[in-house]
Amino acid sequence: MDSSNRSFIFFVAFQCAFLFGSQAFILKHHPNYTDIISVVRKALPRDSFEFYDFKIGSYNALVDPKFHLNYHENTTALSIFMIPRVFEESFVPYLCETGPCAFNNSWTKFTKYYMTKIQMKLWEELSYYIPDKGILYPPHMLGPRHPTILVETAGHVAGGAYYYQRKDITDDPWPKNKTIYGVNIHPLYGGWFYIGPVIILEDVTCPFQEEMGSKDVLIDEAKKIELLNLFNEEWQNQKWRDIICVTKNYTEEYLEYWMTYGEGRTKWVAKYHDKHCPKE
Ligand code: B12
Repeated sequence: MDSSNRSFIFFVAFQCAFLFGSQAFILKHHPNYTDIISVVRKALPRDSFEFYDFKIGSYNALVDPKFHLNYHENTTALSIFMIPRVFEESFVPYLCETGPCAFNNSWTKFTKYYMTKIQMKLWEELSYYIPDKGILYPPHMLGPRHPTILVETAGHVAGGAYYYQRKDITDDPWPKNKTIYGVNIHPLYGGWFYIGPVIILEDVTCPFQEEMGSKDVLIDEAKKIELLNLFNEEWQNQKWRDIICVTKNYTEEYLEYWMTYGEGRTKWVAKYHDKHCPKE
């Protein structure tokens, strides 16, 4: 091999080492937990979103193995909540800015917009990369009764809102074969909030050892039975959301948005847009 060939091979080897080296740097770059949290905080408007962290191991310890999240038990994750003013303060501005593209699947697109913002900000400011598969959206199902993420359990483990379930009740009044769905209650907003996606922060270890869980805000078992009855039998009248005194709830329009389904919601959003968004 002559010397020009040798220097060419050396050049290629060096480039490869550099490229793979920097790639390894990107993959192994573990930014500080506090820095990540502060970037996420800045990306989400405070009057619209809250988020709570939890350890994957704590979630996996509760759920059936088929729901396990396949990450190291010490991996940190964030449970995102959308709180009562989210519609007016963030959804409507997003809708007006985006226009007709946002009319169908509007909530999914709106949620995705903010999740992408988090991904971009973390990359720009901390070179921390969250792949799309690291964001788990509540409506995504792997099969019947098999969501990718159980956001109610996640929200409870993270300390955001207590998840009331049939198995919490010692003196259970329902027939054995009846399915009773569980429900989370937020300490300030009762049932007036939406449990949003879970973000997996791979390679980020929780700085805390023990999670406190969520605060049980219902006074006794009778109140818990009342909540589960309201949520399962008459959820359309919204009384379950007011099981505690709340500091904020949804506006009539926001509630109407949630109570309109499928094609009807697309039309509702289009009409809302035409009425409320400034014309160009
Ligand atoms: C499928 C689904 C439905 C279905 C079935 C209902 C149901 N609850 O399963 C239908 C279409 C009927 C429905 C309707 C509604 N839904 Co819905 N639905 C879902 C969805 C997508 C999945 C629920 C599911 O299948 N879970 C699987 C089962 C197996 O989970 P599980 O029963 O919790 O069991 C796990 C826990 O018990 C855990 N576990 C075991 N031990 C322990 C111990 C502890 C301490 C803990 C914390 C956990 C735990 O392990 C089990 C699994 O192994 C969730 C979003 C999501 N991704 O989670 C929304 C969700 C439950 N729905 C919600 C709402 C609001 C509604 C409606 C009121 C809609 C509306 N327009 O307002 C109605 C209510 C109707 C009703 N009576 O339930 C909210 C509930 C919010 C809250 N505050 O809790 C959710 C979370 C959506 C959201 N993103 O906010 N829904």
